Amino acid sequence: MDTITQVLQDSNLYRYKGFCFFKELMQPEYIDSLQDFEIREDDVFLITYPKSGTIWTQQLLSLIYSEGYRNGTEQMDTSERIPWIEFQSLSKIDHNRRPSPRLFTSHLASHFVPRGLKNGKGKIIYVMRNPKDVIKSLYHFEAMAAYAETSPDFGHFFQKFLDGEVFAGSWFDHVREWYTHKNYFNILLIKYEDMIMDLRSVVKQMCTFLEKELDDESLDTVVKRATFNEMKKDPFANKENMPEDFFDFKIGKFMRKGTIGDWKNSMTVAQSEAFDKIFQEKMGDLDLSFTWDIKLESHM
Ligand code: PPS
Repeated sequence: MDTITQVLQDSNLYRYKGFCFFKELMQPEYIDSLQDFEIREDDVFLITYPKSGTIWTQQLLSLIYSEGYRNGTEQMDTSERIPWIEFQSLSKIDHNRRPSPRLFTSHLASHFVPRGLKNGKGKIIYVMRNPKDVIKSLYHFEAMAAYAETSPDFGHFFQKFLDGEVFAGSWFDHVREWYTHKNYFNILLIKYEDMIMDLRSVVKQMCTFLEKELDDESLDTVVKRATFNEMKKDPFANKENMPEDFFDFKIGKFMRKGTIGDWKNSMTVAQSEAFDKIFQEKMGDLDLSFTWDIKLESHM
């Protein structure tokens, strides 16, 4: 087995094969065993770097696949409908006994996912978000999640993020690896910002990829029930059903701001410029751009 190392700036995490895992929630043996997890043709995996639109896309998938939920008649936690594959201690679901089509969620890097997916079997939706907003969102999340180590201030967290010493490791590595390996998978790449700017078009794109035909009325309902304001009212979307003491809701809500450009309220000009330079160095060779601000709609 590859070496397991301590993450210097966060005692709750360990590093394994270039990725940072929560010590208490994830075991390397289990993560390795996922390589052999048998994939079915109609499996769908939602994969994200943390804070990039996971719960939002879970909600969309849930609404696309489940008409009862679309009418609000069925209350069910999205993480039961679209369970995580890597958090084996959080869910006791036996995936092999689940009826098809199975929907999964994961934050894993591409080198950890079941090898069956690498042969184009099953479908993957990979959602990306501009990393400055990911930093801001993750900074708040870290403060409210009991199992994460809270940074004393934004500057400290900013450095931790740049060093890849946060859960899931380096954002740059995650996005680069998925992006450059996209041809090995049957994958649809989506950007959080496109969902903000035109959710209906993104849902249509998803439906085409998933081969799910929705009529206009159903499409409208899906879009309406996945807006930030609708989801903000939903205790499941806010993870209020998680085990007690998992999150401190006095500190904040999971459904926090749901926008583009909130990083500007925390990042100094110097931090932003330093980030731009690193972004250019690490990602500049990729044909990949992000929307950093909703008003200016500037692209990088
Ligand atoms: S996690 O912990 O990795 O699963 O978090 P994730 O769900 O990926 O990201 C949480 C952020 O997504 C925002 N969110 C939304 N934005 C717009 N519209 C909708 N419907 C929506 N649902 C979730 C959520 O508010 C978090 O972003 P921030 O910036 O913190 O508000």
